[in-house]
Amino acid sequence: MQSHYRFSFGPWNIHEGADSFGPAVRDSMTFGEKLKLFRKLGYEGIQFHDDDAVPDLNGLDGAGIAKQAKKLMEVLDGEGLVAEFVAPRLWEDARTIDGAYTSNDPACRAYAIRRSLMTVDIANELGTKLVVLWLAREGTYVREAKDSKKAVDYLVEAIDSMLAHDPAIRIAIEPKPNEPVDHTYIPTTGHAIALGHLCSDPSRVGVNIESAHAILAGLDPSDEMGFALAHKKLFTVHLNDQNGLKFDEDRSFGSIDLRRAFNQVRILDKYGYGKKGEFVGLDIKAMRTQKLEASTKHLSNSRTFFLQLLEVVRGLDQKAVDGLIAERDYEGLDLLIVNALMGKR
Ligand code: XLS
Ligand code: MG
Repeated sequence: MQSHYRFSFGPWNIHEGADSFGPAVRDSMTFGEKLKLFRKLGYEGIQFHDDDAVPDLNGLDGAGIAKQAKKLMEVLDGEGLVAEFVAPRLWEDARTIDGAYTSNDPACRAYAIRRSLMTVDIANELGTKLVVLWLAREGTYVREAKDSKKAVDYLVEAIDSMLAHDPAIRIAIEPKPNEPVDHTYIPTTGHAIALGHLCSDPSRVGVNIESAHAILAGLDPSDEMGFALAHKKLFTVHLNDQNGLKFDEDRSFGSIDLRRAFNQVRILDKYGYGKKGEFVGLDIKAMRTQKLEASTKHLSNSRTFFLQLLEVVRGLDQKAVDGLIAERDYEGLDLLIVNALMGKR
């Protein structure tokens, strides 16, 4: 189907299959090998963590970082790829054990901000104005460990530093209610948007809605998207799927609950998502069982499911839908939608 959509994923979405209970089960692909796959799989955007783009950046100065990023930019140009965003990886360094921006240790908080400014610089070198903030460890395991009011002040301070560092940079907060911490401070879209309003330039702070994260918060991802669209805050999305309230599964988009996926495509398409250059981002993991040769099928599948659901969305008999809504016949509407999803008229 002809559409305006452009798709992106991150290099971490092609991985070796290690989990918390066992080691890698597949050989690694080099970054260069992964880059060669994007176009083949139907993707043109790359989502970067700062150190995917510039490995070992903590050991480099500004000039060193710029040099590496420029080199990468040439490679991307050569492959016909673009950077969608850069995200600071703020959950692996020893200084982020107790959180990054909300750590109780001022030296650790200062490191997190420094590192985020490096991310902004890398984004500029890679030709994108979007930074994603997944606030991984900004929360607690025990409630008394931190001050939840102060935590918000610290988050605002960090975001303001990035906004001041580059007057054109835009920040997409990626909310998630838990994991790796027990409770995070910015668990939902509403929290993220409200946080943006406390910042120095709210127009440049929006959200990245990940389907699985919304589901883990007990919410419907398409409603979260509608909320963000109404606020003009849907800067990007991380589509995937999730089988109930478990660990963050990052399953292929549409592979668990087709109707839930259909509704995400429906709301995005209805309100022209993507027409201002937003990407359809996927954040998905291959199942651990996949052999190396078949370990990128989750990426082609998710894109295919999106485009097939788009056909269903655009093929809906809107007159019939409107008629059923006018009659308040939601049982009839239920049948119409399920029939459409099953290819029946
Ligand atoms: C983890 C997050 C992460 C972000 C980017 O759950 O989804 O992958 O998308 O930092
Ligand atoms: Mg994500």
